[in-house]
Amino acid sequence: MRLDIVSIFPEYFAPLDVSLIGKARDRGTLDVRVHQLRDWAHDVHKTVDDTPYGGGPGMVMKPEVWGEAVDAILASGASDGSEPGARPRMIVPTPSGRPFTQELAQELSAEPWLLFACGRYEGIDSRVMAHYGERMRVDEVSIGDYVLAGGEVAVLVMVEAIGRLLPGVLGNAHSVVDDSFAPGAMQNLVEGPVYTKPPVWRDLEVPSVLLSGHHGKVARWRRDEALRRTVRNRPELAAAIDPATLDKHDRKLLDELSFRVGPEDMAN
Ligand code: 6GU
Repeated sequence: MRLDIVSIFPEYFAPLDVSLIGKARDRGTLDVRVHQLRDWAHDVHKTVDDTPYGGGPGMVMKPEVWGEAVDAILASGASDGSEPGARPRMIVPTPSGRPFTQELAQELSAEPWLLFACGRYEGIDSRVMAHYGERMRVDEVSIGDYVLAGGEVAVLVMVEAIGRLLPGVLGNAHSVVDDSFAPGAMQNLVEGPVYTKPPVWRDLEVPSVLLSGHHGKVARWRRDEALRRTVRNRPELAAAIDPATLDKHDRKLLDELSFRVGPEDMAN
């Protein structure tokens, strides 16, 4: 997979040299190219922003600079051995975008080429997304309901979530299918707690069922813990559990937690 990232702070992407993503780059699974947006600014000050039409606070990123940057990256596709006329899918990180979810990460991990356009300030002139939206798939994407100073950290998050889904990037092929939020994983349940040796640490014991070697009991205990943690930390996920996926034991546990699943208006 080829990834182009355009930013006025390319230094933000140094972490992509390390760990899983760094190794994937070394192996050639990932071809990451980080670009300095200011390389396409022509005035002496390398200006990339201007005041917003209609007034208001902050600055907006200028369309001309973005246009030159993206055109140059598109043109480079013609010389990199990719299919003639190949276009990347463009991702614009912004708090006003569609939510970045595990499902979107899966979808993007199947793309041959992604282009991330990092805005700073109040964002990029909207005509940039309109223009390229007529030439390729463009998605504005948010990583959560809080506001970052720019899209760089959001792109790091997305690249890590996408990159670990690429074939051969994770050592253990099983770890992806067990993920919380993976399609077909325990739907609507987050994962429970995990333990390793030693069996006692600072007077705290590992739950004895995990040492029992009884796979059925271990599986049941893990599901109980996942249900408890989902109710506690993610009540909105727990409320959306399909009652048909709950067994008698699950229903008893949720009852003990005084938690009701399913449509609210179906009281009793
Ligand atoms: Cl993608 N960008 C910025 N600047 N803030 C965010 C975000 C993105 N997602 C959540 N907050």
